[in-house]
Amino acid sequence: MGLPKNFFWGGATAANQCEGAWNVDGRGPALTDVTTGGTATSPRYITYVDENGNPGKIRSGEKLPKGARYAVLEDCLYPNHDGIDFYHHYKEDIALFAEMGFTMFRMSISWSRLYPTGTELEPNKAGVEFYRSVFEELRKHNIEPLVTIWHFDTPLYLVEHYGDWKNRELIDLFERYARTVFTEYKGLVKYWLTFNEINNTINFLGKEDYITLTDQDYQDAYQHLHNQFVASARAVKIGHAIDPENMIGCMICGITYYPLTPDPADILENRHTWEKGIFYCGDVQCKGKYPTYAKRLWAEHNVHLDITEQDLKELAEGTVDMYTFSYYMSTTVTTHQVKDTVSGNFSRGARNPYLQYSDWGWAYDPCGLQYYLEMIYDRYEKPLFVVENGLGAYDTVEDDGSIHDQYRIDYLKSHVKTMIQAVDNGVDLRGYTWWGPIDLVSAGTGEMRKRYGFIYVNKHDDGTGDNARSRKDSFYAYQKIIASNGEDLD
Ligand code: BGP
Repeated sequence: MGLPKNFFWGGATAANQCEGAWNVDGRGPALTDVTTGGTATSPRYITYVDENGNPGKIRSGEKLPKGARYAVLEDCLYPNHDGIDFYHHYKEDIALFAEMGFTMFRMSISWSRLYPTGTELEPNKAGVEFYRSVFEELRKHNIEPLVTIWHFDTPLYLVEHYGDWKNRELIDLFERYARTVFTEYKGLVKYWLTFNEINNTINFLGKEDYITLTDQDYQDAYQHLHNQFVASARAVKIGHAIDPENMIGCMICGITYYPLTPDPADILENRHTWEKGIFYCGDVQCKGKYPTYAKRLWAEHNVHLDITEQDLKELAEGTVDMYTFSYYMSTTVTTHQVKDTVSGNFSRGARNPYLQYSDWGWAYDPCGLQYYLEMIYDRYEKPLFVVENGLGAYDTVEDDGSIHDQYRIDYLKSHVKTMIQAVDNGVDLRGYTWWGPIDLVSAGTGEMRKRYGFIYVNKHDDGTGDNARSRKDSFYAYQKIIASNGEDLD
């Protein structure tokens, strides 16, 4: 028993959170490039200038004032501009991953590095060559790349001029981009993910109090998702045609939902939350058609989607080869009024008295990972990958430069244990890539001090630091886990 011999071990990153070089070698901007840094308690802002040239800022999900344009403002700090400068450090970083024993590295391609506005007919050569060099470097170290084609970074031009993914023209533009990456990296990359945490468009709705939602917001969100489903299915089909060896997966933000009480109303609500938050996307991408409960979800908000016969055909023809997901936490669901709520990542629920929470309100629940793995495998019977799991925490650098991050080691081991338990129970799990094996910019808060890495990066929230890399205690712990294929967990 235990993990299969060819199990993939590694780490996961996203272009916009680590590359930096935001305007280098022809790259165009993405929304993250006009998004400021925040903290655990203060939000990130998206900045703009209005039609009179006055600067302003909105929060994620809020609409720009009429006539305003996204803009980089002089007195704001944009952490994604520099990231951790992976763009210039990738050789050093990959060597460190190899030293830990990685056999897989998940990374994403920045769409606007290849197509600066998303509308060009030919890709930017410098961008294409950058990723080729990274993949070649990984291969040199026998590390299999796992590549996310879209990780929250639609070119800003498409957001501003096309209205983002609610516009179905993005399907064709994405197709051009996807075709380029499958063609250019044929033979170098075999494992692909189409859209990162695709379900978050729905999970975001209703999570934040500062937004008052209308039926139109739901309409836009479900249409946005539908267009991404079609784009994903088309990419799967093209990817298989270009190289039949390609394994192409969906990527779902995995949250394990528990009913807060045994009240039957809570049990039903919990089931409906799974459907809306988790199954809706997985069902379409794994089964190639909308589930029966979709009609109920749409009716709740008077949603009428633009779905063509051709779309339905494409969905059926472009089912994914594998189901991949992130897992950080569980959350609770209830129909009762509760005061003590916790909000973490794309979830909000009543505090679970049986669990502990991180400084950012993320529940620590290894058991929820086993629950999720077993539940999902039973539903789809497709190969699974845990492509994100990790602990964001404040780290202290000792005088001698060492970092004793036992909390991260404990988190890692406890999740690896439950993951192995699920495999022993029959789940076909193929790999595990820890989120942020090297410190990087947090997606949610834009912080550097919310650190996930086994490798420390000397870079700080105020933009200072020389980007030097160093090994934390967890570096050696993960190295041991990988070397023993998950057996050495003491
Ligand atoms: C997921 C995203 C990642 C990553 C991770 C950790 O939702 O796919 O991009 O950032 O969460 O979140 P955060 O950076 O907010 O701590």
